[in-house]
Amino acid sequence: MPVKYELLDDVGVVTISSPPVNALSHAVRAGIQSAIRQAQADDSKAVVILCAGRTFVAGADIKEFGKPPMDPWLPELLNEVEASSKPVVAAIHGTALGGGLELALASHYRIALPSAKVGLPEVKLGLLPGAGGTQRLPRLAGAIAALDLMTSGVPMAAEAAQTQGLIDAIVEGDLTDAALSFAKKLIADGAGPRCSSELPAPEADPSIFAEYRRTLAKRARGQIAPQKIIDCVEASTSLPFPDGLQKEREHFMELMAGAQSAGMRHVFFAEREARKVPDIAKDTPTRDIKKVGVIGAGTMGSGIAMNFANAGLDVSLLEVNDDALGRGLETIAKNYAGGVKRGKMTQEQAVATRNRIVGTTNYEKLADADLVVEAVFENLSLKQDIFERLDEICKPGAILATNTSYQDVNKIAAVTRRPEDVIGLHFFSPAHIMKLLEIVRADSTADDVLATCLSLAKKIRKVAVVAGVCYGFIGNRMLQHYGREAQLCLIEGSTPDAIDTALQQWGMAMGPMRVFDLAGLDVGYKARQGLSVEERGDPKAYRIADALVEMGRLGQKSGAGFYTYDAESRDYKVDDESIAVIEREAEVLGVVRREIDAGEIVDRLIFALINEGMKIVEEGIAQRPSDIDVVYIYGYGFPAYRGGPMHYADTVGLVEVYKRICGFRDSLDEDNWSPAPLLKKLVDEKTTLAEWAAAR
Ligand code: 3H9
Repeated sequence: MPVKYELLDDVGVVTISSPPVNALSHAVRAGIQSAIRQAQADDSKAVVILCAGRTFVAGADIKEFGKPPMDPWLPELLNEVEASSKPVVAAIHGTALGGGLELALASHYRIALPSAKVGLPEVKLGLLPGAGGTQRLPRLAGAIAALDLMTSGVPMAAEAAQTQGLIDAIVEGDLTDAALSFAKKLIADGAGPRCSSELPAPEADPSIFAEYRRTLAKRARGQIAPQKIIDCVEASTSLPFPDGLQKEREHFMELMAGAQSAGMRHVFFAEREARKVPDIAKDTPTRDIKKVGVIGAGTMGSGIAMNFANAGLDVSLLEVNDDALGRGLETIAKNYAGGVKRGKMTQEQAVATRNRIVGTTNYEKLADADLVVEAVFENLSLKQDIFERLDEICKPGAILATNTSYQDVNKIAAVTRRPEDVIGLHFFSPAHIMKLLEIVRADSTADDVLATCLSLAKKIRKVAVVAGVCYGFIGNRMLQHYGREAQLCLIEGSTPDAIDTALQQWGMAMGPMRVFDLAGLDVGYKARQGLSVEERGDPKAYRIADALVEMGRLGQKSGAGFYTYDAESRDYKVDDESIAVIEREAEVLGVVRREIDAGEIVDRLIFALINEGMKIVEEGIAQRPSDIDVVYIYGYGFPAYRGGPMHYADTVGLVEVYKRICGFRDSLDEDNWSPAPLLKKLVDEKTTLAEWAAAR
């Protein structure tokens, strides 16, 4: 039984025990209902609700969403808890999230351990708190605090929650003992139930709602849930509690049935699924990682070093000379100073963390590292030289990782006498901020090396996805096709701004032309210099970028690329000169430019991603389609509310995707648009990608 009820003296104790996170599954809801009913009938004078295991209730059971609802429904159950004739105390440890916090808000008193956190993260699932949270929280904490907690979805620490009026007492020591003492004191004081629903409606200046709507329309562009949360909080200021609850329910049901929440719930599970590697047992031993070496103190290496230092590991950062090392350490110092300015850490924390990174120009300093990450520029033979050297220097059992974005990790591993210790750890720039880590499993990578890197990813707060070896792995291999279509749309008749606007309105965090400018147009230019004419492919797909580089327009770093940039603010501006270059290059290549509408631009870029994603899944480069979704959401600014490219393909319908791809093949380019065999197969079999993945 996931819920136990016992009478301890005159306190009824409800203990929820449903690992791993005490989610409010049907059995848990039924158990709480039965316990609360028992408490109404027995000799208890107060009731305590607490949880076994690592956390208080972390929310509704997301696995039940989308399935037929089963009584008791959470909102009704919580009304019943609140209607208890005996005071109910929620005793919180770990994280009280979503429906878990709503359970606590429906209780009459709340106590918490100092380490506890409370939050309403439903917005991250495309939802709003649907069990009274949007109505009880503003009555307890005020409209603004409620809006902030619910629209950000970010949990707050117990102390802050107490300041906001959510927690009555922070208690030390054993939580059960503290909860019993708290309940006994209530009994002794004759304190009865105290319903948050009966508090007066919160007062709020009506203009704040318009302001939140405007801000969130920008910050959470395209998302419906944050706007609905504002509607509900606004309702809490003017409607009686039952009417507000009714409004909350209507909005919750609408969001639950919508595509955005389906996409975001998919991402929640996809992120957790991505950590699982079918042929690596859960209990595979991991290697101890305490000291890390990072080779290369450029933007990437410096960012990578910060990740490890932030997680409490000692880092040796190696560069070839003092100048380059000095620049890297300066960037790191600046980044930490920025963190202090933004209130992310105290000055003392920043200094202590920064001091964990020690610069060196001496390879011998890496001899005792448990992990070395090479982050020098993309050149295979340079990387091979470094790995030969590491093989000489590093202690046995050290993990040797390359941060390559494209190179063949097998060829890098092959120059060492320990290919089993070699792996790819592909970070995304800026590496101390971007959440994604592609872990590239080479042919000889040992199981425990992979298991160690997966667990290390969690420690450094990255979302990890395992990829096989191929040019560009998952993310960059797909990006080539997306980028190609962006460039082709440009030369065929569009403009940088029209392309970026189309993709941004569709939901991408940044349009592809601004991404090209940000990454630097010279990067692709240099890479193409090393290729033969055949390998470079269709000149229509890179002529404009090359022409811009040859004019010294390298992107944001040189003040101009597809756009021009303000030196101070880095704001971008549409630029006639780049439009002239586009028109000139089109003429040289004999392309007759035409009007391309936003729909065609979006379909070409997104379907190019999907088609390549299908090939990547079929080849086994990605373990499952949802891993690709995780890569695109956490590494490339794909909108989470569309669930990632592969989930989006299912949303559109594979038949439609196939039809459009074949249409592009026939009207645009046969080579670029050959439909992935897996796509054709699933269309023939009338199945979805999700069904196909689940059946494997
Ligand atoms: C809600 O409450 C709606 C209500 O307002 C209204 C309803 C009417 N359900 O993340 P982890 C699983 S919406 C089902 O690796 P951590 C998870 O899949 C909900 N399963 O652990 C994983 O399974 P597996 C609002 C859940 O320590 C395992 O637990 N609440 C749920 O890194 C471990 O998870 C949220 O959005 C769930 N609610 O982090 C909170 N939660 O091992 C969502 C987790 O098979 N949860 N699982 O892969 C979290 O944020 C984190 O899981 C938490 C623990 C911080 C709790």
